[in-house]
Amino acid sequence: MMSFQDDFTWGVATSSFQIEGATRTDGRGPSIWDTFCATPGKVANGDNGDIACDHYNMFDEDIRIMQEMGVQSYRFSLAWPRMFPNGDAVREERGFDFYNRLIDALLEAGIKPLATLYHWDLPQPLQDKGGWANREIVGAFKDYVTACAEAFGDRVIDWVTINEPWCVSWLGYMNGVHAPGVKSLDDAIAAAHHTALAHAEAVRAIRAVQPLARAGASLNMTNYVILNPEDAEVVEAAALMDSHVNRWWIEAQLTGHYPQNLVEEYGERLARVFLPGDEALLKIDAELLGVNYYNDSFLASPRINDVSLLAKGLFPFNQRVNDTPPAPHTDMGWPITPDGIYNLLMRIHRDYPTVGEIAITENGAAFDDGPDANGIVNDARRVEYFKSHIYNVLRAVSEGSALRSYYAWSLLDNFEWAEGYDKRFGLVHVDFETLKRTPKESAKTYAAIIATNGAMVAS
Ligand code: GCO
Repeated sequence: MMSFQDDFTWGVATSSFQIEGATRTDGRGPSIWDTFCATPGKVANGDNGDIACDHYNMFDEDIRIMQEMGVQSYRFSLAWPRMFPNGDAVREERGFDFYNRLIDALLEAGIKPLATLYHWDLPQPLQDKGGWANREIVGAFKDYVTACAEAFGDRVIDWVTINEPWCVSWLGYMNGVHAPGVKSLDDAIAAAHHTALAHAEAVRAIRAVQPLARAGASLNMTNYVILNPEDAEVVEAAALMDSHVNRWWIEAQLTGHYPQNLVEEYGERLARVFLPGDEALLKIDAELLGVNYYNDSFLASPRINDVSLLAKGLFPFNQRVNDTPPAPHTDMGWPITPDGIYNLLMRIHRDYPTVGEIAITENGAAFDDGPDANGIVNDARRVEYFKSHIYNVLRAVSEGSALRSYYAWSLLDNFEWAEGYDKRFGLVHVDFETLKRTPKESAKTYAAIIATNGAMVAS
């Protein structure tokens, strides 16, 4: 009979810009996402984070909802521009006060905080100096992290350094579909390196303040499934994408080196920013590894061999996920592949046995179910998504995975970045007109999973 460890931790996850609102309250400075939202055409419906779920003012109610679900840990993110509006050393104490109140309320409710230090809301003044493409960001991030560890490290023991550095680097500086909306291969490669350096520096900074702390990055990971393995180009593309998304940050922290196929692919563009001594700076024995899993990725189209793309500073092997097998998809158009979370966890167990304790820091699905005439949100597809994925998490735990916590994405329907509020990932429905919260059927299912420590899905 498969079972989770008695001390397995069940949580929910959110992020500051996606739920807090109050973007101009108590001295908060502008972030790159405020700027991005204000740029016409960047975000669906012209949506922005000004109100979001108003978590800034309603977090007590949200904590009560978590308590009723039996949630044991809450993964939230700290907004850098609330505490350092200019991204420099000038503090805004009201920002620190907010997070002190949030953390204290969580502890009062018996809910363990898991604080993400960076979930994409970079202070705009830092972007004005190049942002993650400017190596100075590493020192700025270290100073910010040190201040957070000093302020909250007596109550926050577990930390996520950077959420999805792949998205930060490649969606923000290459594809331009996320803030700051830059389209530069040079900047994206520099950001991919500087986020890896910043992650390692952050772990050292936290440890210097709170020796008992545990920290890790949250990486968006996937399995690349090759649909036509007879095509050598697709096999090579899958290996490049695997290095690009899955291996880069893990192997940087474990070895101080990036995957060789990308070192060759990026050539001079990487050599320019990889300075002597960086191997040692990249290496860190982080106690945690956060894994954000949503779905597998399927490669069939041949690699785009158009070297002119490189010349234009475009991404040389931007594959299309176009031949996914006939499977149900979520509202994001992502295929639903529950066995993939098992396969990924076992791949990590096999390839990276020394990577430390693993946390699923995000897993969830977007479906637009809303309240029916009786106010019930019967999100049966999300119920099935969570049961099938948690069953596969249980399989991996039973077969030796170092996974010890699972955070459902997300507690609340929220601002889904460039998709705005159209895509609903919440266990709790939010009416964005009235801000009324309504726990969905999936919240009740997740509560039952927590109450049985996962046994409910084992059958
Ligand atoms: C991410 C981010 C979340 C998203 C969620 C759904 O993984 O992209 O961490 O902020 O909202 O994953 O896309």
